[in-house]
Amino acid sequence: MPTVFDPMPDTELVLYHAWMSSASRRVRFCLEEKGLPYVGIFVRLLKNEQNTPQYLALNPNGVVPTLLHRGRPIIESTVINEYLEDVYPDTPLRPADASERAAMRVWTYMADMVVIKAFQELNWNRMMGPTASKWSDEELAQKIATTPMPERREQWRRVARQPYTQDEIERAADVLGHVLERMEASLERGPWLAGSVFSLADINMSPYAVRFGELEEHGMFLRDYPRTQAWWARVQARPAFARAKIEPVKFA
Ligand SMILES: N[C@@H](CCC(=O)N[C@@H](CS)C(=O)NCC(=O)O)C(=O)O
Repeated sequence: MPTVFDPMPDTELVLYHAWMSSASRRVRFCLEEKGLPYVGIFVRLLKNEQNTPQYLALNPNGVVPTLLHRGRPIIESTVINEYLEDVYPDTPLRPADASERAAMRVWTYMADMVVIKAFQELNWNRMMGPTASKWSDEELAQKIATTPMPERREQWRRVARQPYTQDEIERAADVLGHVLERMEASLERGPWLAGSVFSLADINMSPYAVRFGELEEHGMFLRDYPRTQAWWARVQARPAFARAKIEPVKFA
């Protein structure tokens, strides 16, 4: 299997990704729904391959995923998915109805702007803390110096030296509880998040839905959100979901 350091494969679609990365999972799910063959290149995040000059030349944010389409890099998972929709419109994943398309984008916005941050605050101590807290000051300084995005540098500093507090964790759980309520309300129309058709809204939210079980210790259970629970069962039953390999996130 090629690595970040090998010459780019000469194929139409190449995906630089990581198995456990929620953003990568969105793109894998989209590619599988569309039935698009691609070469996957695994970026070893714990080895900081995302911040090497070779990878930063493709994605200056130093994160996965990056899609190469005929050698041209496209970044940001939700942008990549819209790009795939533009270039490969067969098997459409954007609703034809304009108001459903708007709803699809609101869910994508919610996932990008609200859900990702809340899950980081909820569980980064547990996911990244065991590794990051063992870094020496030099190792942390090196990680921060090679991380291009200021917000991400601060997240690494927090998890390595000043773990998220119980108050912050509870606030993040509240935010995610609100998201569950919004999903439940949206799905009254259903059966999909944007309305009548399966769309990028469902794809972009799925890697976070796989993590709803993490809310149980905060007293939130999916069974208390029956429409969301039924939606999640429908998403998981899709053959492309299994092919995209979106399994529960493992804590270190
Ligand atoms: N907004 C970006 C987020 C990408 C992102 O944060 N990727 C994470 C994995 S889910 C990553 O590469 N982390 C590596 C690091 O922070 O060093 C997208 O949707 O593509």
